[in-house]
Amino acid sequence: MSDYDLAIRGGTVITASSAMSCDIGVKDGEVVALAKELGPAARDIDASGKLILPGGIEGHCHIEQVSSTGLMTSDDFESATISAAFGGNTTVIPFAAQHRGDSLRQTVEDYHACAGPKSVIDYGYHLIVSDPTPEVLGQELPALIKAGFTSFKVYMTYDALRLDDRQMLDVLSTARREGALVMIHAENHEMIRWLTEKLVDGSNTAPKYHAVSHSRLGESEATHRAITLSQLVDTPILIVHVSSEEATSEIRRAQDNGLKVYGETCPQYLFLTAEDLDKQGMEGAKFCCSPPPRDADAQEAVWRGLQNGTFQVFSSDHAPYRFDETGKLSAGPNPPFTKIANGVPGIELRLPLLFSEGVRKGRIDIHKFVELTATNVARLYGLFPRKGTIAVGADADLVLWDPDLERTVRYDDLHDRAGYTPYEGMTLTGWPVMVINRGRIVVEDNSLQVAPGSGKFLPRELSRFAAPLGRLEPEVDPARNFGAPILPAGR
Ligand code: DUC
Ligand code: ZN
Ligand code: ZN
Repeated sequence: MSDYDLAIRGGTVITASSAMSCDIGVKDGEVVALAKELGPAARDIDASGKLILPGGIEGHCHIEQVSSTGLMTSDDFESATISAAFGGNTTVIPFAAQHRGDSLRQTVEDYHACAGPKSVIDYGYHLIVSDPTPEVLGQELPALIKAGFTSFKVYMTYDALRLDDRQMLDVLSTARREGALVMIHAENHEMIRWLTEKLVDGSNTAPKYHAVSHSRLGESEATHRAITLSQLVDTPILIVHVSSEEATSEIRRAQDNGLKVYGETCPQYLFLTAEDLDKQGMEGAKFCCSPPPRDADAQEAVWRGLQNGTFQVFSSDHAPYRFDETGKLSAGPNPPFTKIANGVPGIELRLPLLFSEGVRKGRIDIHKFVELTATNVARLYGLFPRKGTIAVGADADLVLWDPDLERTVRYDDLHDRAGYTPYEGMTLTGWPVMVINRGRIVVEDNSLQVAPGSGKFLPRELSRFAAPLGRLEPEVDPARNFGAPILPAGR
């Protein structure tokens, strides 16, 4: 008789706060025992010499998404979740992206139809709200939040997505009332437009000018404004994909003032710079994303933000477009930077990059790594403690890492469909070697062990990180100014 479906023996179990040498017993998809020398199991896995980490949770990625200019990402839910799994992830949270005029509810149905039959690991969605009509804010969004879509993203730039400050306030106060977390793409739209016009007027249209048009100041101004808007209505926010020292400082300042402002950064801001956009010919198009990579000083500032806790989460912002007429070159072989799809692939390398260059090189410890890539992601997005840690009662989402395995990054070894990787040729130390999701072995011996459609949809709880502080600014405090509450009390 077996006590367990699976016993993982002899590894070092790492969480955000502890390291233990013990066996892990798994039954019915959950961790049921953590102890020295467990009893018999239907299957034993020898993890000696390996680290066992909670499965990575990819909290920011664009999968099977049509961009605001009508371009489909090169990955669907099958290729993206396979790629994520090979990169040590057991959960992805991409976006169900509303286009203006669309119903939010229908948008979610459409994504369900895509993800359900294809995903190989667990998944949920954030919403993207681009059309905050009274119907959307009054009915669809609250209903979807209650149904487990407890976070959503809004944009301060992009013609077809951006919200103005008044719309931002409407959306933020709705999030406060419903307890949802708002993720904000913070760049100043008019600064981008003005710089773009000047650059194009001067015939400066090569890919490198994308980085010039999306300035550091445009990012930090919008970050400051998003923080101020959220402060007015006492709503926690997450500033996503932070690229620069200036924006990092704005977030830090808000946190030092006691505001619930969270921060996210991504591999492209640690390992790429604006010089990559200046590669031969159109090659620079491969590195065009928004915000763009900056310079070596910005990379150092972003590392510091990871070390000192300014950033709670580290995500890929995987937004894959092929370097051909279906993607980056959809407007022709030599498009101006204004017509190059924004986004870089990175879902499979997010964890190996941070492990190698962060943990192995002594910039962060292994517990910080787990916190940034799994535990905090689960906490922020309402999946903790079922996901994001290794504990009795949690889902058996476990990744065995060989901390000494050295491999050079080659696109041909990856599993996404972008056709290239910005990190080609980097030699990284420390790779995931076995990936287990709810007790199912997903990746073993470098091969996929599960079928498309075996990943499970995850409705998410409200996160306590999204609960308001209860400190409304005097101007909107109903007790002082309005007689009746305009903003129902927080949870
Ligand atoms: N910027 C975004 O805002 N989303 C996807 C990719 C990108 O570069
Ligand atoms: Zn964005
Ligand atoms: Zn994004």
